[in-house]
Amino acid sequence: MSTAEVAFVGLGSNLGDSAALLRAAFDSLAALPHTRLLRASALYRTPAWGVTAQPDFVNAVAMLETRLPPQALLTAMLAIEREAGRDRRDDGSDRWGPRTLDLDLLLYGQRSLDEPGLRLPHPHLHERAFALLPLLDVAPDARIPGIGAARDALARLEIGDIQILA
Ligand code: PH2
Ligand code: MG
Ligand code: MG
Repeated sequence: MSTAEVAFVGLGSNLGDSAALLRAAFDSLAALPHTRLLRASALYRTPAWGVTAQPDFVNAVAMLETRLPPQALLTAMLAIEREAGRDRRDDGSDRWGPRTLDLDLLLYGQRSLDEPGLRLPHPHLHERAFALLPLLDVAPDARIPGIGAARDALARLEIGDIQILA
C-alpha cells in the first residue's frame, strides 16, 4: 500500500434517479478500504456535454484521501458503477451515452499517468465546466498538472446552464 494521497473523483448520472444514485455513490466511495471521504461537493444539474442529444446529467465531485494506488482505486470505482446498474457494452459504443453512474478519476495527487484505461489528470477535466465547478466546491485551490489552477481553467470556459440542486 502506498502513502496517503488526495484524489478527486467525478460523479455523473443521467439515467434513473440520478441524485439518489450520486448520494449512494458518495457512501460507496466513503466505504472503500484505506480511503476516507474528505469532502462531497454539491450536486449540479448540467446540460450534456459532447454528445448533447441525451438527458441532462447530475454531476458532483468527491475529495478522497486514499492509500489505494490509482489502478486499484479505478478498479474499485468500476465495481461501484456496476453495483449502480451501469451496463457497459463490450465494444465501448455506449461510452458517450446515458448512464446510471459514471465515476471518473480526475486527479490523483499531482500525478501524471498514461496507462491503459487510466490517464491522469483526466484528459478532459480542464475543458468541462460540469467537472470543474464541483471540483472547486471541494478544493478551491486545486491544480491540474500540465494545465494550472482549476479556477483559471473554469474562467476560460462558457459555464452554460449549470444549476445547483437544492
Ligand atoms: N459525461 C460524459 C459526456 N458528457 N456531460 C455532462 N454534463 N456530464 C457528464 O458527466 C458527462 C457529459 C462522458 O462520461
Ligand atoms: Mg465520464
Ligand atoms: Mg467514465
